[in-house]
Amino acid sequence: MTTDAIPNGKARDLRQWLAHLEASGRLAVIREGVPLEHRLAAIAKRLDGSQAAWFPKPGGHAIPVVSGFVSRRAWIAEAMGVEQAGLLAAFRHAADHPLPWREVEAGSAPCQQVVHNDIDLHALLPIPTHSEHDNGPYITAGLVIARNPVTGVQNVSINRIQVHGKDRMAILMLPRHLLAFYKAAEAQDQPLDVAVVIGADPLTLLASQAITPIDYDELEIAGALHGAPLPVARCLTSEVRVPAHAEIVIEGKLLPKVREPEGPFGEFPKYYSAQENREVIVVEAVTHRSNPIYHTIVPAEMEHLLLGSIPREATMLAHLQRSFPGVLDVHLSVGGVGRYHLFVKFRKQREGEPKNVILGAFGAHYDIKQVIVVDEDVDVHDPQQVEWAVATRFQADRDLVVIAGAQGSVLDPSTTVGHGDEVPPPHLQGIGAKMGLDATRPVAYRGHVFTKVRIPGELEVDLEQEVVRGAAIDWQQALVRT
Ligand SMILES: Cc1cc2nc3c(=O)[nH]c(=O)nc-3n(C[C@H](O)[C@H](O)[C@H](O)COP(=O)(O)O)c2cc1C
Ligand SMILES: [Mn+2]
Repeated sequence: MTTDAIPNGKARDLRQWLAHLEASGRLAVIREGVPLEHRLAAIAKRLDGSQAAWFPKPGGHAIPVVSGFVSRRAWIAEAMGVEQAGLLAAFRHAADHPLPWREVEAGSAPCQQVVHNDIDLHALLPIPTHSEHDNGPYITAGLVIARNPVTGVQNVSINRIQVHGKDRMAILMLPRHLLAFYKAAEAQDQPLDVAVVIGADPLTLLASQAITPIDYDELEIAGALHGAPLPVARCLTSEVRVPAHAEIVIEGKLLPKVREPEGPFGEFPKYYSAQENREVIVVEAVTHRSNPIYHTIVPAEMEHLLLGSIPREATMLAHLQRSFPGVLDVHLSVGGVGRYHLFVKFRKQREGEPKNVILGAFGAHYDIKQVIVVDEDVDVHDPQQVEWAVATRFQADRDLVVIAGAQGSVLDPSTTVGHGDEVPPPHLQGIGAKMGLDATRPVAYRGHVFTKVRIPGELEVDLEQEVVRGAAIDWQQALVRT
């Protein structure tokens, strides 16, 4: 398949995108039979951000595993068919203009070509164990789809899922939409039907991370990103609709009033979540394509960070621009695990404004721990430039904002000090300080005190024209030999 197969750079399904990566040298085929425990993740991690990894017969399993196919910002822009500079605007446009999905005829969905009702997950699927202290194999790239028991509207999120029995899995649901649906069902003593979709296309994965109000079906945002309604299929055991072109679907139920130990698990901040009792999914059916592909995300690596950070950046940008039209761009830095550190590019017109921007950003998402506001001449995607702005435009006594004792990320280990051996109760988890740095220069300044040094023509120089290839110097005469 050639690159022409991707209309407008779009990836209609996983296979099309993988073929596109392969055709452009971005898919590394790994030797057969790599162990599913640690080795597979170790290899994928080493290739992270440079090539996707394709594992044939992992651990002797018939189903191949793929990892790292959206591990660069540029690749995600390419899948969306936009320039990198337009990535956030394009995502935001899709989130604001969702396209209702289109249901395919029963029996015609590729994701249901093969059906298993006798469930042994370890035998059916090649589920890797990733980090050193993980409590066994985890599904890390599963789109969890459920319906609101009250309204029937669907929700999509990615949740880590520990597979600890033939047909039993424990899931981490942070307090967002899936947990709200589950709580509503549990209050009626009812199970909640869920589907765990593995092997979705890049844009559907990205759409799952959109930050929307409840009762916005993220599959409709996936449709908007694709530029066409997403084909979906009804599950065989429930009313849940799943992307018809997905590779693998696990159909199951979240049980009311059941909790089982889950964790430890190496999470995106590159630390472990402790073992706690979590909600349980019992599996009723597994369906898949013939010759399916299994996707695993190596936790805390670029695929994980980018899938979360790009939709968040789009939301943060929209949120800040509503109050501050001078906000031009935002970036959640990789060093800040794509969640905690926000860099804001801002056209300042009055002194003091950057501090308002900082406070607005703290309010926009509890995960935001540090905000650095910089001027228009600083590229927020280049951490070296941001540090330069802090080094030369910031004074801590004047430009620092600290808010103590606010809610932060429960996965930031520095928030949970002082509890000894005990895991603190949920109402005490994630409390920490917020830090804002105004690294903008004064609106008015003398001469060129705050003018960034620039050499006229530096960006326009064409080195192909200027550098003489293969030239050698006669060091006696200090002349170029001819
Ligand atoms: C690879 C990956 C793993 C994630 N794991 C979890 C998880 O275990 N639990 C969780 O609550 N959110 C997890 N998230 C974040 C949610 O999927 C994300 O916040 C989503 O947008 C929530 O959807 P909602 O707003 O519709 O509830 C993960 C995200 C990614 C990209
Ligand atoms: Mn949602």
